[in-house]
Amino acid sequence: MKNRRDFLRNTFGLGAGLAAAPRLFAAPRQASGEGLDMEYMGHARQSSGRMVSVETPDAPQLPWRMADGAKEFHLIAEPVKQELMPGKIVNLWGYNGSAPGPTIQVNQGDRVRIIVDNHLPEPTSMHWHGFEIPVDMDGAPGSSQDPIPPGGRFVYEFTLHQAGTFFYHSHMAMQEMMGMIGTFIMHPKRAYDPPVDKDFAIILQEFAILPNNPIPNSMNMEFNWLTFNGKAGPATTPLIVRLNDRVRLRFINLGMDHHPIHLHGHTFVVTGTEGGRQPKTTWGPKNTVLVGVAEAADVEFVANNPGDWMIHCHLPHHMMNQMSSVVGPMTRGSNGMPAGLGMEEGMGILREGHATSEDKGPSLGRGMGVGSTRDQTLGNGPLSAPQAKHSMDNMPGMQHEGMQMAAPEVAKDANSVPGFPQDAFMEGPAMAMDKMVEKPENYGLRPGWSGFMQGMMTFLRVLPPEMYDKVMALREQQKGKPEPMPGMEHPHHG
Ligand SMILES: [Cu+2]
Repeated sequence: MKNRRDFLRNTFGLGAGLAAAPRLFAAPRQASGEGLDMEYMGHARQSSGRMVSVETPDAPQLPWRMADGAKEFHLIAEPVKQELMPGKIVNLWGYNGSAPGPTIQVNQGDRVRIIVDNHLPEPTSMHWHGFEIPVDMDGAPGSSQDPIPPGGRFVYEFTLHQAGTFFYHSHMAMQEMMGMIGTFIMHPKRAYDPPVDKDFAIILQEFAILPNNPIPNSMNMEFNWLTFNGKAGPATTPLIVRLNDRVRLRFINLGMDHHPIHLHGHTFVVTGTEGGRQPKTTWGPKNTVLVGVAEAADVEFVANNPGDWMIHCHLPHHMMNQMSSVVGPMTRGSNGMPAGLGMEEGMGILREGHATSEDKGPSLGRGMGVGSTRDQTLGNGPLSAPQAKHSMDNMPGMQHEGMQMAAPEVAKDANSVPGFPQDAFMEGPAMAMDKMVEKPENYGLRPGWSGFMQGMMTFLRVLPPEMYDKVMALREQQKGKPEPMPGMEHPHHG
């Protein structure tokens, strides 16, 4: 009971207001009518018994209805509150209360109508990335259509003959960097060969967010929050598959960086791009796929290796959360706050001189703002066990028991080693928050796992049948319940 109580406290004490926050901005979900939530599930069953719906963990699915001979969807562009991880709520822009927006799934050949309402404070336009449709439906503002004004609406309608992993996004560049993108799956008329048992899509995004600031700096060139479907590890929801399932993962990237996405324990083949299915002759073995900006990549494999396997971007900085200067010590320096280059240079604004000059070049558009380029030398955390315990006792939601409370593993002479510390305190036992991110998909993970999950990172959980069924049953139990995981017991605490 203690575990459960802690979990509820964490969820409702710290998280309740936060979890409810998106509603302030969200449009009513029943925009397309009641009882339609499951209708999208029907999309893939018409031609093949083995085609499966695409799961987008942590991102909602968009319901639709038939109207005037077309599948009709309703998207509302609007500001949203997105919880990147417990307690980290940021102001993004997205669709229907979510950033990234909800997932659209249709069949090849479908007639599709998408009503786009603009609830943003400025004009927007919706682009259907890679769609071979009439130009007046392309969503290029100023050339194919007038931008949709604040409060305005544009109805897009087209017939889709393509198949593959696609996405929609605002065609205002900076709105893209505020989160305005969503997955758009076109299922092929006939299931791909070989068919898969599980199909997942993940959108890769990145944001530059200063400490204590909930609004991303979309002008920045470096990013300290990296997300899978709007969540940073350990808040990402693991992908659950049964041992020996054939699995497809679809990655979509719209940001300022290319992301090498790496899967542990398995070898996959790249079966598709943002342009659709690739011929089998191109399928070579890989375990990392570079998903370039504006690209998509489909990979497939047989999940024949049981275990909880990491999937993550392999850029080292993209496996971190909140990497930024420690602001506190700057306010205590004897010389006042060292500012390095100014805010303007840090944000990429140039008033004099030139961009590649020696004094400006290294920092222009690459700073995190005032004070980020110089800082007091300081470890990322306490350097002794008593200090660690003291500071952790004051942190809400941190775990204080068992292996979670292990003393920092630091050599006695650590401070004499050049370069220390690198990672000793940003990851590890001190950062574990298993209970704060508890959910059915995390059931049975090794205690303390969450201390080592950051940034663009999640698990592929290849589960033997019994465990798979258990996790699925827990997930089913939780559906429609506001209270997550009632009565769940952690197997390691049993
Ligand atoms: Cu990356």
